[in-house]
This record gives sequence, C-alpha cells and structure tokens, in this order.
Amino acid sequence: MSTTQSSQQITPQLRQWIVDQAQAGHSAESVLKSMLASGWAEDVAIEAMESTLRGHLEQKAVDSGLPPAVPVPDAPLDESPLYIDGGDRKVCVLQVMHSPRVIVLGGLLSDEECDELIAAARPRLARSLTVQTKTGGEEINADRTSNGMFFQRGENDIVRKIEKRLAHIFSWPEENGEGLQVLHYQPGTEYKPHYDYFDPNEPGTPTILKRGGQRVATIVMYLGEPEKGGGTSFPDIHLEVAPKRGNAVFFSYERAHPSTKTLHGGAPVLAGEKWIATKWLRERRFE
Ligand code: PD2
Ligand code: ZN
Repeated sequence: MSTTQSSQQITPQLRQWIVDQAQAGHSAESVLKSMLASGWAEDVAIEAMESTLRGHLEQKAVDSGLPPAVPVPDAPLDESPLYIDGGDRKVCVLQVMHSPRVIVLGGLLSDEECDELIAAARPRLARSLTVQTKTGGEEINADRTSNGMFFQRGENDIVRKIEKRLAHIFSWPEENGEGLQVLHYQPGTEYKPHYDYFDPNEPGTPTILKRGGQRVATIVMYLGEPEKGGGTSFPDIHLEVAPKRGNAVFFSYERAHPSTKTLHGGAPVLAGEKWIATKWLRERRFE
C-alpha cells in the first residue's frame, strides 16, 4: 500500500486498495491492521474502510438493478445505552439488530397511554384495508383480517404526544409520518407477511409516492396484549417480537426491495385480543 500518511487524506487510490483487499478475501481486521501499521490514524482508517465498503456495496446494488438506498430514521444506539430519551419519557432498549435494522423498545408507552389510544380508536374501527397496488386505492384483503382506523396526524392530545416522542427518538420529522393507525385483532385474525414499502413495479405506486415518497420505517406499538399468539414475525431473519403492552418494534428499510429482509407479519392471535398502533415514516413530508 502506498499512502501519504502526513495529510491522512482518504484518496481514491486508498479506496481502491481497500476494495481490492476486501475482494481478495482479507478480513476487515487484517485490512485495518495493515493500515495502522502503515501509519494511518485509527479513526481515519476506520472511517475510510466503512465509507469505502458502504459506497462499494451500494454501487454494486444499484448496478444490479436495485433502487438506490435513501436515508432512514434511527435511534441513537451507538454507545449501546440501556435507556434512551423519549423527550418526555425514559424508554428501555430491549433488543437491537443491525441488518436488517430492528429495534425492540420497552415501555415506549404507559398503560394509561395505551388505554387512551384504544378508547379513542374503538368507536371508529372498521375492517382493515390494504393499499390496492394496481391503482393506489384501498381494498379489503383476506391477508389482513384485523379491524382498524387511522387518526389524522396531530388529531388530539394523545396522538400529538406519541408522535412527538417518536420524532424525538428516531430523529425524523413529525410531518414525515403518516397518521397513526390503530388495529384490533380478535382470535383467529392475522396480518400475513408483507413488506411495508410500496412495490416500485406496481402501477399505482407513482401516485402513492406523490404524498411524501417511500415509506422508510415502521413502528408497531403494542397497546393490548393477547394471551397467546399475535407476535410480529420477521420470517427472513427468524425473529418473532412478543406483543407486550407498552413495548414497540421499529424497523427501517433503505430501499424498496426484499434484500432489506423486512418481510414481516402479524401472527394469528390464538387467545385474547391484540391491539396495536402502527406508525409509518415516509422519506419526506406526508401530505
Ligand atoms: O400486527 C402486527 O404485528 C403487524 C404486523 C405486520 C402490523 C403490521 N405489519 C403493520 O401494521 O404494517
Ligand atoms: Zn406491516
């Protein structure tokens, strides 16, 4: 490796060398070790490796026909905190997965907040619809047998309070969120595995995207727990999140493609009732 360590500039030559090393099968640790041995400062070397390999993988993905990756919301978990600040509430970090990005939070909502949301939603429930991909309209779908309703964004105090908390935790503007959706599942009902992003190949998608771009993340908040069943399952990664009242699962998807491994579903409720609130976050302001 020939470098000009004095300036510690990440040159195109250095980037190419890093890619060549990775392609030759050298581990990240061994590449880092030789950079340090050549006099690179550790922080510069790590940044050079991370940004180079990220950029290289992204270029390969786009070259192979995948949609480009876009920025996504995330929680501040770099230092592996046990708790994060929800602005008005301390929220527990229960589980973190990096790829796909899946975060399970404990105590995101209080019992009173769960009850308040259920009470406000109950009189407005109707059979859940899904987006009709051919046209961008909505339709009844046998894969989704819950009852549900949407709040307008900022519709009332409890909705505003929760939207503010989510925006704080995930550093994503409130106005990029769709209205909060509340779903009620009775025994036997489920939401079969699906992706939450809109399929770029469906003819109705361009119309849907006019209202704020793609969905980039989902937060499922558990308001009422069933006795059995009703977990949120991620078949590609063999994960099932238990629907514990007050807890939530967040996941993000930087491109509208199955390579994100964000296929997920609401498993059938076997006993008791399940209540959730779902928040979908868009790339831009959702009108
Ligand atoms: O009810 C769930 O656990 C669930 C599963 C998958 C909800 C959603 N998706 C959703 O609202 O998108
Ligand atoms: Zn979903």
